[in-house]
Amino acid sequence: MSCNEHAGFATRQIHAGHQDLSAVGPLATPIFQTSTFVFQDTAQGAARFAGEEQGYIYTRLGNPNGNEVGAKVANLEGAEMGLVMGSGMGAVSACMWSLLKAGDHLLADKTLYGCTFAYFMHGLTRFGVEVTLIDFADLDAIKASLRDNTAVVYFESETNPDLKIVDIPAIVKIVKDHNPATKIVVDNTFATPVLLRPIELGVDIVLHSATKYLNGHGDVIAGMLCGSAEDMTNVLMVGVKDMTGSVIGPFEAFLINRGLKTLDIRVNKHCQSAMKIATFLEGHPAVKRTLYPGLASHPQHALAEKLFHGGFGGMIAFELDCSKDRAAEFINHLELCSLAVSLGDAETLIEHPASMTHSTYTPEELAEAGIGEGMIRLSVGLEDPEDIIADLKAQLDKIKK
Ligand code: LCS
Repeated sequence: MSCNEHAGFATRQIHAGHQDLSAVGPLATPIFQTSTFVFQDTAQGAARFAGEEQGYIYTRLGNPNGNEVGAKVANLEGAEMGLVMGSGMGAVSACMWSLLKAGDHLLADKTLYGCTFAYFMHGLTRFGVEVTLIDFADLDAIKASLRDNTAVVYFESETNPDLKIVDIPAIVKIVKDHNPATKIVVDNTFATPVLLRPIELGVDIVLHSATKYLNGHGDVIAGMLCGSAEDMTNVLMVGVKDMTGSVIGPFEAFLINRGLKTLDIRVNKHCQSAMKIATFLEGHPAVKRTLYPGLASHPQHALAEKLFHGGFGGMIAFELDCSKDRAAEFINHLELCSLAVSLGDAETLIEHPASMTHSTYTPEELAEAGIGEGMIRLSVGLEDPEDIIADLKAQLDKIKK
């Protein structure tokens, strides 16, 4: 039931982190629906609190279901330790509260998931953290923006919603040459460890909204962090335990573990379908612009080819050649694509970033971040791509009439 470190990705996504329950022998790890754990005696309780003995104490500090997910995703990302949390935002905030203090500087990409943007600009700044947002496609700007007090550099490996690919090896070199102690935190939600593994490229901490591809079934909210045992223990004991309490329930962790067993199969299918759908969109006269890293027309296509393994993800952004009202009509009349935020599910989801996921940005900030009013985001699901293309085509054809 266990696997060694040389096993392939698919073997590790099924077996890594599996606990020894040989006395009972279940194939699937049962749900440990318990808030607390019984100590044999006071000496054992004290030893566990002192960190002198390994073992469970209380589910906010760890639970077998959560620990299995943490160990598994850490294994897939090539990290020493992983933590699963109550949401992606719980992971972002638990990480930042652990790494930053008043007077520190955070340097981040200007294109971020809307709530990450709001937390940085309107949350952290209230507590004396200086925040600078710049375009992480501009390596000179990164070099020029690093300061003596830059404690954290933060970006999404593939940005939400405009699918920019960030040059991780180049940024690692610039940041670590400036100050090896500066932590580089990368949100790898869109790419997943199937396609991209930032820790192998020198990043310190990888973050996920596990709500998305890691779970993959649209029924759980969860977050993940992976990194060194030292960094993860710091996040657990400060950011999770004391500052956010962002804890996942055992049942949700069980579901994420179940989803993870098919991660590579699902991601590969998302990639194949997204390539077909992006190619279709790019060729349709009603579509003004299609952004998909697998298309030769994508601004960082060559970089995506260099960094990504075996595919370019399941997310597409596009703009229509029509008015705002006509674009809304297009979305409202789709039959198979569901109008919903989130992504990475079996169902294809479509949304309007400027008024939905990125409505935390002002119109000026949206323009600065390159998130156009006309941008539409598609999370390609696991349906037959021909059916999604037919659904899109039926409405796109009406625009040109
Ligand atoms: N990071 C990224 C890149 C995300 O896309 C999201 C959520 C989060 C972090 C936060 O994760 P959560 O707390 O929701 O688990 N993104 C969403 C989106 O694009 N649509 O709905 C949620």
